[in-house]
Amino acid sequence: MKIAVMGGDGFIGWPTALHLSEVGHDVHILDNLSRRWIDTELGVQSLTPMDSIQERTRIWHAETGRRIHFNLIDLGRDYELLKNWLGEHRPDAVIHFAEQRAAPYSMKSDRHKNYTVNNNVSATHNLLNALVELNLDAHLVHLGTMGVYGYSTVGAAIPEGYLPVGITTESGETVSQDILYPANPGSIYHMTKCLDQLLFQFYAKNDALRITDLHQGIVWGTHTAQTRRHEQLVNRFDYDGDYGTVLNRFLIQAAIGYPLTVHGTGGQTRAFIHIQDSVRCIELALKNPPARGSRVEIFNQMTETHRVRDLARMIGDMTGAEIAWLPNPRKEAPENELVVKNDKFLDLGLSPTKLKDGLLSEIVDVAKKYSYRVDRSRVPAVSAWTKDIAAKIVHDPEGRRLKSVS
Ligand code: USQ
Repeated sequence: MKIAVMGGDGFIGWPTALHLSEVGHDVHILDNLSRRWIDTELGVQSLTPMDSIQERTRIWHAETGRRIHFNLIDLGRDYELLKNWLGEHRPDAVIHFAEQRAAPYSMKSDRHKNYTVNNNVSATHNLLNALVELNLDAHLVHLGTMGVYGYSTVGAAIPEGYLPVGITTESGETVSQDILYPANPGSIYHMTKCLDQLLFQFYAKNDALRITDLHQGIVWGTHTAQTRRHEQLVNRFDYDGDYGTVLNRFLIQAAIGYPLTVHGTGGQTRAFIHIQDSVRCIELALKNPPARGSRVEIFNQMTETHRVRDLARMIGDMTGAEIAWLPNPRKEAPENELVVKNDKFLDLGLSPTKLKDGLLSEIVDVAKKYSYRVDRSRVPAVSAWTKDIAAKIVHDPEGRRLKSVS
C-alpha cells in the first residue's frame, strides 16, 4: 500500500513509519516538524539524541534499501499544499498523528490552549475536507486517546467507542441506539480529540469516508524492532514535565537518582500500551478497514491498566528510587477505577507486551546511557490546570523553589 504518515517525525509516527516500511509498504511522511520547534520553545531535548528527519530516512535506506519519503507540510495551515500532495500521490491509507499531543503543554497558558485547539482541529478537518474534495477513498486511521472517555468506569467496562442505550419514546416504547460513549475530556488536548470524534462521525455519515479512530492509552517504552537496528534510528524519548508521560518519566527519574514525581496520592488509574504494540495495532487497523458507508470503526488501543502509585512503588522496588508525593498540578479525581474493553485488537491477533516482560529495565538502561543529556530543572511538571492550583506548586521535588509555574 502507499501510506501517508501525517506526523511521522513524532514519538509514535516515526516507529510506525519504519515498521510499515519494513513490512513492504510505500511510506511517505508529512510533518511540519512542530515537535522539534516545541523542544526549542521549552528549552528541552529528547533524552535520546535525534538526527534530522532527512538523516533518519537516509540511514533507513542505507540499512534496508527501502525509501521513506519526507514532505515538510503543515496540515493545519497549508491546506492547498496538503490537497495538492494528496491529489498527486493518492495514497491508499492515511495515518493521522499530526496533532499536539501533550495535556500539560495544552494547559500551560491561553496561548498554548489556542495553539492546541487551532492546530489539532484544523489539521483533522483539513485532511477530511481534502479527502472529500479529491474523491479520494483512502482509509483514514487516526490516533485518538482513551482520555476522550474520561477515566471513570461507573462500575462498567468502557466499550470500544459506542455505548448501546435504551431510549423511551413518547409512546412509552423503548428503542435501542448506539451512541458515542459520552465525552469527558480532562484537558484542552483531550478535548480536541473529542472534537475530532465529531468530525469523523459527520464525514463518515455525509461522505462515506472510511475512518478508524484508535483510542490509545499511555504509551511506554522507546524502542521497537526497527529503531533498534541503528543508533541513528533511535526514537525520541521525552522526560520533561510537559511531554514526558508517567511511566517513562518514572523510569528516567529512577535512572538519574531523581525522586519519582507522584501527583497527589497517585490514585489515578490509567490505561497503558507498549510502543511496539502500538505500532502493531496500527498495522492491524490498516489491514481491517471499515467498509465504505459504514460507521467510524473505534478500537481501544491499550493492553493493561495500572494505578500511578503502584507503578511508582514497583519502580522504587526495582531500582531503589524514592517517591516524592507532590501537589497535583492537574484537576483530576484523586482516585479512580478504570476497566476498559480491548477485545477487538485481541481478536485480530494482538499478543500484548506486558509491564513485567523485562522491558522496564531496558528503559532504565537507555536512560542511564543518555543521562548526561538530562536537565534536572526540566523534570518537574509545572503546567497547572488552574491558577489556584499553580499557587500550590512552589518547590520542585528536590526542595528548590520554582521560578515560574506557567
Ligand atoms: N502523573 C504523575 N506524575 C508525573 C506525570 C504524570 O503522577 O510525573 C500522573 C498524572 O497526574 C496523570 C497520569 O499520571 O494522572 C497520566 O499522566 P501522563 O502525563 O502520563 O498522561 P496524559 O497527560 O494523560 O497523556 C498521555 C499522552 C497523550 C495520550 C494520553 C492517553 O501524552 O498523548 O493521549 O496519555 S490517556 O492518558 O489514556 O488519555
